[in-house]
Amino acid sequence: MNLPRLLATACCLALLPLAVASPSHASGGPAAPDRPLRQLAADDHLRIGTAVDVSALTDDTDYRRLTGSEFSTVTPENVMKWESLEPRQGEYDWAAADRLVDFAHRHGQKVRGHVLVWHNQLPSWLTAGDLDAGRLRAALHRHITDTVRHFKGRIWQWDVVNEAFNEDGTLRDSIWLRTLGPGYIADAFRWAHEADPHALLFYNDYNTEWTGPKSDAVYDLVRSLRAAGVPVDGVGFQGHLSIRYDLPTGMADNFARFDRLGLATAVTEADVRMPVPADSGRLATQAEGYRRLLDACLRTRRCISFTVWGFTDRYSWVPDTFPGEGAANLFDEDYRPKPAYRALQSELAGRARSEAAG
Ligand code: 9MR
Repeated sequence: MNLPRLLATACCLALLPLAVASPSHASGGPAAPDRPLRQLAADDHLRIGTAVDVSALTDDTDYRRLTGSEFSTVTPENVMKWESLEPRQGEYDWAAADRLVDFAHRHGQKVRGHVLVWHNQLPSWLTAGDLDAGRLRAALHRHITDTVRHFKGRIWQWDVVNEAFNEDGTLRDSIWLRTLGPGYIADAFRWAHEADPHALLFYNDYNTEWTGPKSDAVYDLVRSLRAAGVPVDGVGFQGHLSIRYDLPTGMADNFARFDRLGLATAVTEADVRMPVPADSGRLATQAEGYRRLLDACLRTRRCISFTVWGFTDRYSWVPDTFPGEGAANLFDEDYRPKPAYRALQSELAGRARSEAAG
């Protein structure tokens, strides 16, 4: 474990060819082994994953092929969110999420369930319902119980609570905090555990990859939950980076303190956006951003999965949310692998991690 990195520096990645028809036909560059990420990651006892757009999975053959061949775990990008599962109160629609879980099963992939408690993408009947604390708590209990039971035995990791903190480490003002108080977090983990005792239960957030008030707050939260016997198993670091800012340092040290609590960790939503159009310098910096995230995970004993938030620039949340930015993924819009893809290949191939990923 933790052998020195052999390959993949930002300087050399910039020289790798960009226009390659498909990863399996790529010339690859001097250091890049031409094996799918999931095979390389298996050698390091790591699951490598992607968020999946289920419409693209249904309609786009290239997307479907790469989802199956490159990744060993999948996360539904949107179809397991409350507004998708229960658009009208009491009427569940599991179809799209079930399709993805079935796909994963057929391709030997594990599933990260995303997400049980969040402040976004809630159904309007819930947010406009003006429920008092008793009724809101009952609704949350029912949502968690029904959802986790529906997928029982088929979800490896659940993101139970997502993005509960502000940047300064205070709790986010959400419908949950306002109406139920901070105890909603522990309740959510307990209810999820009751519904599927074998699923690994995660707290998940962004801008927590490095140390600072927000990751300190997450650390204090999970430490106190564990001390109180609340069934939290892991912490997810989303890994949404932008090359407009200095790339983060010290991530492995931050992950390590969670590891020392006995928790699993995971990179859950990695992408590295840039001002568009992309150029070779930006692509090299992006590759280094991905490499650093993966390196932090590989250095962490119980970092069990590394998931990218989509793998192709063809389908990405970034341009809609950050006008003028994009090109955040491993493959371009025509499914050509970018230097970031080669960086992950090289990083995985240059390591020999001996710990099991669970
Ligand atoms: O990628 C998701 C995008 O399609 C949705 O429109 C958006 C709605 O908020 O959510 C995106 O996914 C988010 C994830 O669920 C939680 N972490 C941040 C992700 C990017 O916004």
